[in-house]
Amino acid sequence: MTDPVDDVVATIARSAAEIRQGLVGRRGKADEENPSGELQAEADVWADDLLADRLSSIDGVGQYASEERSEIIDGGDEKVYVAVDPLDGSSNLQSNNTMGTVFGIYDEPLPAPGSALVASGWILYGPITTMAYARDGVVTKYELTGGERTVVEDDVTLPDDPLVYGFGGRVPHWTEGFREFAREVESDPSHKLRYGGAMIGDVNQVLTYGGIFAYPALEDSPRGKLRLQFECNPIAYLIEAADGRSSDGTQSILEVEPTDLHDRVPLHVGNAALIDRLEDVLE
Ligand code: FDP
Repeated sequence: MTDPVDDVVATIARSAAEIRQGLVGRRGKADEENPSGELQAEADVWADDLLADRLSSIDGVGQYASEERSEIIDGGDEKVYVAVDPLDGSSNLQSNNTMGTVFGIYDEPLPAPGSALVASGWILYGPITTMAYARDGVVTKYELTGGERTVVEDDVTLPDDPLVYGFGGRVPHWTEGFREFAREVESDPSHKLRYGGAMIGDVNQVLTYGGIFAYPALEDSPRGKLRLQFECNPIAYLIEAADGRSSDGTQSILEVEPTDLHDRVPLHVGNAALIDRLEDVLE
C-alpha cells in the first residue's frame, strides 16, 4: 500500500486545476448555511463534494471532515484523518480576489489537536496556482500547472525581518489588548499593511515576506472567527515548520484541545518575535 499522506496530497494537488476551473459559473450563493451559520457559496458546496468523494475513497483515509458539512464522512480505514476547508475566503469570489484550499492530515480521529497533525498545507488560487506543504518539519512551495507539481522552493522559512501585517475582524470589535498590539505593529515604519480578506492569501504573504496575520478574539466573539480543525491547525503547523510561531493569545494553536469539530479559535501566526510580543501584550 502507498503512503496515504502522499496520496491525499497528490489528490488535492491534482484536483486544484479542476477546482480553479470550476469556480467559473459558481460565484453565486447556495441556499444553505454551513455548520458555523455562514451562507455558503455554490463553489463551497461543489468543491467540498468533489474533495469528499476523492479523499474519502483513498486507501488509509479514516475520515473526511470539512468546514462545509456538519457530519464526518467515514472512510472505513484508520491510518489518517483529513480535515479540509475546500474554499477558504470564498467571499472573494464576488470580487474575483484570491482564495484557497486548506488541508490538515491528522493521525487521530477528528476533532483532534494540532499536535496530531502529520502534514498540512494550502493551495492558493492566485495569478498562479501554488501549493505550500509541510511535513516532518519541512515546508516546500510548488507551482501547480494542470496535473503537474513543480517545486519552486525547498526548506521554506519565514524571512527574518517581518514586513507585512493583516488583522481580521472589525476594529471597533477588537479587544483593548489587541488594539494596543496593533497600534505598536502599525507604528513600526518597517511594517506594511496587507489585508485581502481571505486568510490563506494573507497568511501566504506572511510566509513570503515575513510578518504577522491575525484573526483575533473579538468583543462579541471571544473565539474569533476561524475554525481550529480546518483552518487554524493546518496554518499553525505549516508556519511553525517554517520557523514561525502560532498562538491563540496564550499558547501555540497546536496545543489547543478541541471540544467540537467546528470549534473556533483566535488565530495569530507569524515571526516568532511578533507572536512573543503579542502574548506579552495580551497577558
Ligand atoms: P470567508 O468567510 O470568505 O471564507 O474563514 C473564512 C474567511 O473568509 C477567511 O478566509 C477570512 O480571513 C475571514 O473569513 C474574513 O471574514 P470577515 O470578512 O467576516 O472578517
